[in-house]
Amino acid sequence: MIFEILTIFPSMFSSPLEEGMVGKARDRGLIQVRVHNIRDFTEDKHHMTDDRPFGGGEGMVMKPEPIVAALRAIEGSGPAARSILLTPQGRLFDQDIARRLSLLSRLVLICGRYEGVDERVAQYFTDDQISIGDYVLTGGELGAMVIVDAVARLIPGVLGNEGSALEDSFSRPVLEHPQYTRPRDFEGMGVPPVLLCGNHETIRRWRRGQALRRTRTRRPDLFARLELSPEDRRLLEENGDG
Ligand code: 4GO
Repeated sequence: MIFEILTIFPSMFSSPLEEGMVGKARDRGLIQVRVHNIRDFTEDKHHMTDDRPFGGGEGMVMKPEPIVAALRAIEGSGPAARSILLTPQGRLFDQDIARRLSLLSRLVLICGRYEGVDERVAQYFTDDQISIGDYVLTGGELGAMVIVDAVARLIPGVLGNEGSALEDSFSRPVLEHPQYTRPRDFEGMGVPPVLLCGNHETIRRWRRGQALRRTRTRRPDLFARLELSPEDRRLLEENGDG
């Protein structure tokens, strides 16, 4: 999968996408991340990427020409691509969108700055507008990194999970169960004894119960959409101590 990123701050992407599993996936050629500086596509002598808003008002707006020139320059440099603008006005990014995007061969992520991007870019030159959450950032760059990370880890081989049945589109999201590692006693705080019992079936049931409980208390919105099995209902009725 190829990620093409359009930004006026390309250096923001160096370290975050060079570390960890995403960095390893790039080294192994499973993904490519190509970062393009929008400023390189300006044609005026001051290399301006922004201008004052028509109609007046605060701040600056990103000009359409350099962004569209960048889109056109990369168009033929790979397979058909889906272009996405990061904006608080977009549809909310979630695991299902990440899963769908992970099936594509090329993704273009356009990062705005200032007060935003000229609306004609959104209207005529992008396939989609995505928001990573209901808050405002100083630019789309962090959102683009979030999308690259969430999508890359779903590509077969990136996490070592050659099979991709791990996260299918039908299972409703449940919060993860709690995790523990050594030491068994950390400053007087122990580990749930069930995790030390060695019975995989008992442990599986305890984890499922914990996951369901957590989802019920912390994310009632997700819990309401779960389709509970008879076993799930039993696990929720138990006291939860295993
Ligand atoms: C995206 C972009 C928030 C998001 C952004 C988000 N803020 N919630 N800021 O995904 C226009 C200029 C958009 C700065 C950009």
